[in-house]
Amino acid sequence: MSNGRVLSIQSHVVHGYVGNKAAVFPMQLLGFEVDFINSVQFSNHTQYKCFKGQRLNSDELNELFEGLRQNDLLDYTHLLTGYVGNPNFLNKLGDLIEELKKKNPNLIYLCDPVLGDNGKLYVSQDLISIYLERILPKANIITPNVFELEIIYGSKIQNQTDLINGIIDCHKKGIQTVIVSSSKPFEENKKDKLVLYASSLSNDNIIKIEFDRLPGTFYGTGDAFAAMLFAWLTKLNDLKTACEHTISAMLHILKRTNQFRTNEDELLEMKLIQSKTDIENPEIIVSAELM
Ligand code: PLP
Ligand code: PXL
Repeated sequence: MSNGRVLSIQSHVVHGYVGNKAAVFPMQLLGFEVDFINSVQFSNHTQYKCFKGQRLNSDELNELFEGLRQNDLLDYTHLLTGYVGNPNFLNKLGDLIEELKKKNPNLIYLCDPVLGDNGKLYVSQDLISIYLERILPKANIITPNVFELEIIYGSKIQNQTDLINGIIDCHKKGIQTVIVSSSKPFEENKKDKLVLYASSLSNDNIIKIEFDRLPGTFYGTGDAFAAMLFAWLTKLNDLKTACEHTISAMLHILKRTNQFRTNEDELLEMKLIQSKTDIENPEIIVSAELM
């Protein structure tokens, strides 16, 4: 079965599971033909004691596209982008998205606008205007966290009403589907929970899913989340059930990962391969509320 041809432009790590290493396997398991461009090749993710490796520059990205272009291989149905650290690279990506959309006007683009988290930018300030002016207006689906939504919205988000207004602002900017995957609950007594909010211009209701926050710090969860969501949205064509499948699979993966934990502070890679059957056919353990 084929659900389409996706191009995924993200990080590669030799060891571990972030970026393309977290996204490609789940999309392949769920039936996508996946072409992937590695925007960096690092030994491991950047939260280890050290990392070594190379970054792809915008000319090198363009050169890979030139090969695909000359062989007439740019007929993608889906595009997925994650972390980009460099303004020139992001600008070139803007050109290439335009080209892909010209080649296939029905191309579906999921942009994970990775800018930072918990009030802290982890990319250069220069990326923000490029995202706002060139990239986000071309996206069909975005998966910001609350901090990233604040940057897009241009206003602080302090309660659920603010968050919903931020989502509506994205729709006003032409973005069809917005998923905020792991907001802290705005209620005081729910510190052990996380909340997903999802909204699509074609649905009347905003979807809300409350789920358990698992102990431990994980890396690559956002990347695996966006990839699985993209696949389930394509297979099910329904935002509510796609979100339930994706959150359920994520919880199965992280619970399994924690079974390997020997202490709270241990830096663990997600146990993605061991979770193959949960990714393919997740037991649904959360249920969405329509707001
Ligand atoms: N998604 C799910 C389903 C989780 O359970 C958790 C943590 O428990 C996370 C994501 C972590 O979220 P993030 O990596 O966006 O902080
Ligand atoms: O999205 C996670 C991620 C992606 N790419 C690289 C990273 C990380 C997380 O640390 O280091 C290179």
